[in-house]
Formats: sequence, structure tokens, C-alpha cells
Amino acid sequence: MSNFGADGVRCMWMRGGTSKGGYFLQSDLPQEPSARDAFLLKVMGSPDPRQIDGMGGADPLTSKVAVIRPSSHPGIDVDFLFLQVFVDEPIVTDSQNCGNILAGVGPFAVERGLVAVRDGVSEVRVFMENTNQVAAVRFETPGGVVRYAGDAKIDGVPGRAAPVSIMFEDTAGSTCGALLPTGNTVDTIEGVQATLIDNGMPCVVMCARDLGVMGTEAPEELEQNVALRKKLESIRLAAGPLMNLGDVSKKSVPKLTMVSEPQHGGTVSTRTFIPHRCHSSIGVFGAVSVATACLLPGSPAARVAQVPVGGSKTLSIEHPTGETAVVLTCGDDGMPQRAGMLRTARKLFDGLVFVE
Ligand code: NQM
Repeated sequence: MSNFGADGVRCMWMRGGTSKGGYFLQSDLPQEPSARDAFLLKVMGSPDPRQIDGMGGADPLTSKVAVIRPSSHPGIDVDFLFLQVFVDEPIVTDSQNCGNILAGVGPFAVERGLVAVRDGVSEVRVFMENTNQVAAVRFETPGGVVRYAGDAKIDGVPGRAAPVSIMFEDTAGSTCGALLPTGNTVDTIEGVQATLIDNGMPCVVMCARDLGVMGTEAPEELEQNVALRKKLESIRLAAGPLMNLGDVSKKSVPKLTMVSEPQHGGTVSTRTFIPHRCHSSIGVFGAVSVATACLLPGSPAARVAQVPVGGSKTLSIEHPTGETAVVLTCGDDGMPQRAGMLRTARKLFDGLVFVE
């Protein structure tokens, strides 16, 4: 297995939402996880801060992998396993899901002939193996061919592309077993009030000002703040076991979101560490989880958020490059039962990737 990939392995490179990565058929990869991960580290060029000897873009958002196979679950089209390949450490983790990379899964499944396609709009139902949950991904397929060009705009991506709409049900407790794994709306860690929440992504949501920052700084400025990063990492390491995630020193969860008052008429302003680099926008499940935190009376997020009223509402999660709109349908208890989001995706490259 050591020279697996020397003759090239079939792979499609796609932008999914505000992320980018390699999409593989599960049958094209080594079946044994450690051999698969060793191969993927070589594909990306990790560990190396520049990923110069691989396809990765020297950023966690461009060092991502989707592994897809036909599903054996009733009513589901494909199974999707998301793998985060660390940039500068030899780590490949399945400890998190990724709603951005998910946006490319439906189009990829059509491109590879895994699902029946319609003339017009197709829907692919995806079982997300990282969290054992289901998403429905809808996208345009005029004449039975995926259309990538279009007029939809998402912040964090220049230009416009065809819309990909994603619907989630039952994302609460995806990885932590419960929406609020400690049972509390507010926990205090290292003197900082935080909501430990998982509505699709384990997140620690705190007020930026409680960490001594405004929460509107540029990501680069926050990344250069060594004291802040140290504080965030020690909060994260303490939060991991409290969130049923165990030792998170080698995991990419929980994420750390610092919230402040909205600056542009939205619901809340955010800066998110994922967990060691500051996101240039915010993740999909990250945005759903932070939006949900805004609904919890007494939480740090609720203190600064401007939440729209009504059972079905759009929460605009402001981030460094604009906003991500999360549509939440809430039940009688005021908690979200469904979440929806607009993304776009683009096929960038289809071919063979070589590792020797
Ligand atoms: O939260 C980055 C991204 C993500 C994850 C991260 C994501 C999500 O922007 O669903 O999309 O938080 O690691 O792709």
C-alpha cells in the first residue's frame, strides 16, 4: 500500500461554498483508514505550512476531502464522509462535518453517475457519516447535466454561480449527543461565560468583549494576538471533555466563536477560530449553531444579537467577508427544527492525482 497513488487516483477538485477540496469515490481510496489518511496527507502536501508538495492551499478551508459512496440507507442517495487534513500537522480527522464541502456532494454524485438525475432541478439526499445525520441538497440540472454557472451570490466567494440549497433536519447534538451537552445555556470557563452548543457543529460561543477584543477586527489581527489565541486554546481544551468530545488537542472541534453586536443590520457579528486559524467567513454548521445560540435567553450571544421574531426566520450571521443567512424553522419551544442555507459550488478540475 506504500506506493498507493503512484499511478494516479481519480479525484475531482471542487469549491463547495467558501471551502475547496478533493472529492473522491470511496471505492477509489484505500479501504483501511490509516492507509487512506497517509495517502490524503500526501495528496494535500501535509504537514507543511505551505503545502508546497501537494494540492492543499495552505489553509484549513482549502485542505478538505469528501469521500462519497452510494448509500445503503433507505431513502438516501449517497453517504458522505468529510475529512479535514491539517495543514502543518500530520493529522487527518473525521471529528467534524463540513456544510460547505457538502454543497459539492450532490453535483459530484451526479457527475460520477451515482444518482438518477432530473431534467431541471435534482435533489440528492445525503447521509453525513461524521454525524449520522441527513441533508437534502438541491441544484440545477437542466437537460440532466449539472449547471454550475448562475446568478447566486454568497459572501466570501467572488462572482456568482448556480444556487445550491441545503436543508438540514435534526442537527441538534450532531457530535456532542445534545444541543447543550452540559445541560446549561451558560458555562463559565477560565472566567469567560460561554455557551457550549452543537446544532451541527460543536461550538463555544462567547462575547468578544469578555475576551478583551471588539469582535470586529480583521482575522489577521486576531491571529496575531498571541494572548488571545492562547486563551482561546485553553478554553477549547477545557470545553472538549465538557462537550463529550474527550481530549480535543488533535481534533478540529470545538470551534470558537466570538460574538458582538451586528454591524451591518444583521443578527450578530462573529469571528470564528476553526480552531487555530480565524475563519475568513463562518462554516455552514458553525453558522447554524451560532444562530441557535442567539435564540437562547440569557446566553452571551442573546445579549448582543438582534433576533427576528416569528416561527420561521432568517438570521443573518455577520462575518469578516459579509454575512451568511441561516433560515430556521422553530417549534413551539422556540428551538430550531429545521435549518436551510444557500450555497454555491463549482467543478474546478477532474482527473488523476499523483502522490509519488
Ligand atoms: O461548519 C470550516 C467551512 C468549515 C466548516 C470549519 C463548515 C461547517 O467553512 O459546516 O462548513 O469550521 O472548519 O467549510
